[in-house]
Amino acid sequence: MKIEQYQIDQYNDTLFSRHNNQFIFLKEQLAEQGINSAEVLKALEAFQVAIPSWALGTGGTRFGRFSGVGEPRSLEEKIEDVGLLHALNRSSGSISLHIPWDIPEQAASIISLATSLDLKFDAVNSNTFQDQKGQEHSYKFGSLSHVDAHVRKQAVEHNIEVIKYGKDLGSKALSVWLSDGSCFPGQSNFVRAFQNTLESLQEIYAALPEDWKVFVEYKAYEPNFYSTVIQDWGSSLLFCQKLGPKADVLVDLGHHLPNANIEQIVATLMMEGRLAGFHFNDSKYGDDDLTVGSIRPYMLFLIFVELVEGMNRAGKGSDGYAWMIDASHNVKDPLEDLLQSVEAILIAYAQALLVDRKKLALARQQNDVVLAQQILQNAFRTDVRPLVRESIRLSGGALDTIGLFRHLKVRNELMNERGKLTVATGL
Ligand code: LRH
Ligand code: MN
Ligand code: MN
Repeated sequence: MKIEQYQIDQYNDTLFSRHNNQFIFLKEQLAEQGINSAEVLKALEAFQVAIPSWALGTGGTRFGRFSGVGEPRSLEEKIEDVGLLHALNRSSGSISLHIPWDIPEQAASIISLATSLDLKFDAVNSNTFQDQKGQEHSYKFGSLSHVDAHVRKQAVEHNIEVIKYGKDLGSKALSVWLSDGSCFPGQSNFVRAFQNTLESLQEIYAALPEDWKVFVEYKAYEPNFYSTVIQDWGSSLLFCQKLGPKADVLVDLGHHLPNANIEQIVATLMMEGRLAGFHFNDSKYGDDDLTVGSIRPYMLFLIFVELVEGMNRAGKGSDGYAWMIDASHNVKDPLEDLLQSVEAILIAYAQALLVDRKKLALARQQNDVVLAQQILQNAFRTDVRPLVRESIRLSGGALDTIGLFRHLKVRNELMNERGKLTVATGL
């Protein structure tokens, strides 16, 4: 199944007049506030969010999994799914692979398929949190931090193999998330575990190609419930500082303890030039991996306020960071859910671009707390959806991405092609 440009254009024709009225109205309102919509549109068009290969099928919890239909059965079909998303929104131009859930053995044909769909390969992810068939040593008690040097070596070698796969595909980064930690007090020596992990990461770092980066992802807890070796941004930053300039911190929104001020973490990491990028999702309780923006849209906006400030300060565009969705879908169609997530990201980004930074700086200087809050909330409460739609339309995407997905009965088509009882590989 492929979505053709003429199908998008025909669909857009039916929505254009209504959309255009809304867009022109918003543009005029913004102009009154001194905001140039053309600049916002340019920034939105440039923003690309990677899709993880493991989010294309129905997820599940430890209590069960309720399969969807027509899920991708192979890496090729996962790439085709991301191609569908990108055709619809023109903002999902890359895929992130997880090894060994994905084994890109035929790199040349995988690359040509991705290129035909205008897709690139984002960071490759290693997996030392599960045992694989035929594996010599178990990761039950850790991987890069393990007390046994043989286990550490196996985990290091796996990461180096992942880099090789990524190199063949044109990826430029390795993402490392470790579940290493302990479940009970007394089980682990914190310092020993840190040092073992550092030594292992140093070996992986030494194997990075010249133009590569390693992203160090932290997570407060789960699957270990007493301690985690890389539990927070501070630990992650410490590892990165010790490793060197090719290592940066990866923030996953679901990986914090309740009420953490993530926007402040982002500001600090950007101040240090050590923010690698994001795994976007949303949550109410823990690492819920829900649709981006579905629970705490204001927090997402506040994070983008800091991201925009950090990018401006660093003189970098959004392509200087790795943006990815790391969500799981239990009850929604995964592709529709991903379309919602990308839209939520673009909305938060657009709102953050509307913030009057000069006025905000002045209000802060004068300790005008009320005005500072008003400036932020004025941007947050602006309905920027016509701007987001216009940016997608200008890039060749659909004015209503989920509307067209449903109009073309994409899931039905995929079911006819792939069958009813499909189980996507991965999580
Ligand atoms: C861990 C995590 C990490 C993994 C992915 C599958 O919770 O966020 O990024 O690679 O989930
Ligand atoms: Mn993640
Ligand atoms: Mn996670």
